Amino acid sequence: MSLEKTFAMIKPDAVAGNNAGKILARIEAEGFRIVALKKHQMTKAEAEGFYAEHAARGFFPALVSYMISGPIYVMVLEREDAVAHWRLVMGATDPAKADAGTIRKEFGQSIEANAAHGSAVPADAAREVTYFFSQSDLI
Ligand code: IDP
Ligand code: MG
Repeated sequence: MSLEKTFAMIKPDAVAGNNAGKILARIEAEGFRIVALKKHQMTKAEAEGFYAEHAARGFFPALVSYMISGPIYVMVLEREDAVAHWRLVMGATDPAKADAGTIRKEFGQSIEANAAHGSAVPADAAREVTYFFSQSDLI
């Protein structure tokens, strides 16, 4: 098996709720190596670009407002099967439907304010990493 990278975020609700440290501890406990990490405040244009695939959805304006409502942590994580494994650890988009023990079940507030983001597939991971990090940030 070979190492893979994924892109992850700790979203504004989890940062505001002082849950970022607990989520980072879980990331390490799951065997991810934190390749890059920074606290970041997204602009409206950045949030719109990041979630461009959802631009036509009814929830898009609220999602963008929420994502710029406070700082987030953006990071690059490395592990075997990193993309799929981080999605598994996060749980379903809607915390109410997420399995027990997942990040979204434990820390999510709603289907919108759901504590964490993870790339859906490796091609998304590559794009999302370069959205926030340059090659020299990946250590
Ligand atoms: P994902 O984050 O699990 O990949 P997506 O469907 O890609 O889920 O949606 C991106 C983000 O948009 C979600 O994490 C959540 O914050 C928000 N979102 C998704 N569906 C809804 C909805 O039905 N209402 C409000 N917000 C939503
Ligand atoms: Mg998604």
